[in-house]
Amino acid sequence: MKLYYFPGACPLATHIALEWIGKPYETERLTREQTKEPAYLKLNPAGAVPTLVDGDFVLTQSAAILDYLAELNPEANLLGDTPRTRAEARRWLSFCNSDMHRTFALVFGAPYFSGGDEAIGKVLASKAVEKLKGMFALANQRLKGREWLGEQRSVADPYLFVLLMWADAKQLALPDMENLRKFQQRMQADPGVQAALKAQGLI
Ligand SMILES: N[C@@H](CCC(=O)N[C@@H](CS)C(=O)NCC(=O)O)C(=O)O
Repeated sequence: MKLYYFPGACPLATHIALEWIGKPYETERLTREQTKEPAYLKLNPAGAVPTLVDGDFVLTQSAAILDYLAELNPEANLLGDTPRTRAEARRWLSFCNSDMHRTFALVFGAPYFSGGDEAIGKVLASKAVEKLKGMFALANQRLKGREWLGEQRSVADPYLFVLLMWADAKQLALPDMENLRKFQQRMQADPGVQAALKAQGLI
């Protein structure tokens, strides 16, 4: 089992899940440029990370990878054992991977999406930040009185952790989001999270 990644990007969620599962795995660190090279494009034609290679099975897309790993390792209990708990985990994974991640792409990629027009880029990024703050508020509300996004710890939680790292990197002000900050601290103290951060050179 091998995970292709670049540091601090969305594959960190999978990296944490692999640590939580606790079985042997390998990683290969890439540069953004390497993800556009023919050898890698054969694995992931989108030229993006993550890619997971499990024997002859090559899987892309974080949500599918996280779901696959959870299904493959039921003893790690990273989805839940009833249709409802699994649906909750997948609901929040979708929220993080689709709604939130895509909106972050507008912040990180504002120069690209605005065609290099600085003024348009600024409006685009600030609108995306506004939208993100609303989505972080929803996650904060969800975490009121609970430790995890789903009914139990799941593959959605490492994704939210990565998004919070991006929020901090982009200095997104998230005032009065105590539940989110407590969640972030709990995750930061987790040995699996620490191991993945360390392996990626982030701590
Ligand atoms: N929907 C994809 C998105 C993957 C994605 O956007 N990955 C980013 C890193 S977080 C990437 O590799 N971008 C390539 C690039 O920026 O050139 C997934 O969930 O795996």
